[in-house]
Amino acid sequence: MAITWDNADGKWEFYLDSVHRFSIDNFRTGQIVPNNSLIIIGQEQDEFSGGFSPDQALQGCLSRLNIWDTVLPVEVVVSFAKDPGYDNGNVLSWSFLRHHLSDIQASQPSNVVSSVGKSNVALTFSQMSNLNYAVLPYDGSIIAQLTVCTWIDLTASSTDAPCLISYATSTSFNEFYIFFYESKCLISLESQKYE
Ligand SMILES: [Ca+2]
Repeated sequence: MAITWDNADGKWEFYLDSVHRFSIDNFRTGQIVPNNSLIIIGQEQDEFSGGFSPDQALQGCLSRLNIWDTVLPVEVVVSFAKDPGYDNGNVLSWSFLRHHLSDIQASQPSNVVSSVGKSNVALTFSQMSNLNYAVLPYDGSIIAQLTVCTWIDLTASSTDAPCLISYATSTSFNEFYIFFYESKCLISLESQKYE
C-alpha cells in the first residue's frame, strides 16, 4: 500500500496492490508536519510515546516500509508495489531499518520480532498488545509532502483499527497517523484525534 500527501493542494492519494484507490482534495492544505518526532510503527500515540491501546495494535507482517518528504511520481509508487525493493526513504528507510531490526527490538520492550519470510526480512507484529510496536526517532526536516510505501500483510484476526504508523512530537501528538484495515486506509493530520 502507499499514500501520498502534498500540502500545496492538500491532495491525498491512496494506492493498494499497485492500483490507485481514491483521492482526497484539500486535506490540511498549507499545514506542515513538525520534525523532532517519534515515528511509531504498530501503535497510535494518545500521548507522546505512549497512550497505546491493544485494539489499535497492528497484527501481521510489515516490510519495505519507506517514508519520503516528497510526493513521488505515480509510476514510481506503482512500481514499488509490483517490484518492491528496499529503497531509501529520506524520512524512514527500509534499507537502513532492515539492518537495525535488532536495535529496534533492543531499544524498546516489544513483541515485535524480525523474521525471514516471503518478504525476506519483515517486522512481525505478533499480538494485539499495547507492547506491539517499534519506535523510530526522526530529527530530519519539517515535512510538507509525504509518500509512505509499505508491503503489509495483516493477520486475519486483526480487528478494530490497526495503526500502521503514528507520528508525534513532544508538543503535539498525532501529527499524523495511518490506520489500515479491511483494505481501507484512514489517514489524518494534526488536530484530528483518534482515541
Ligand atoms: Ca489510541
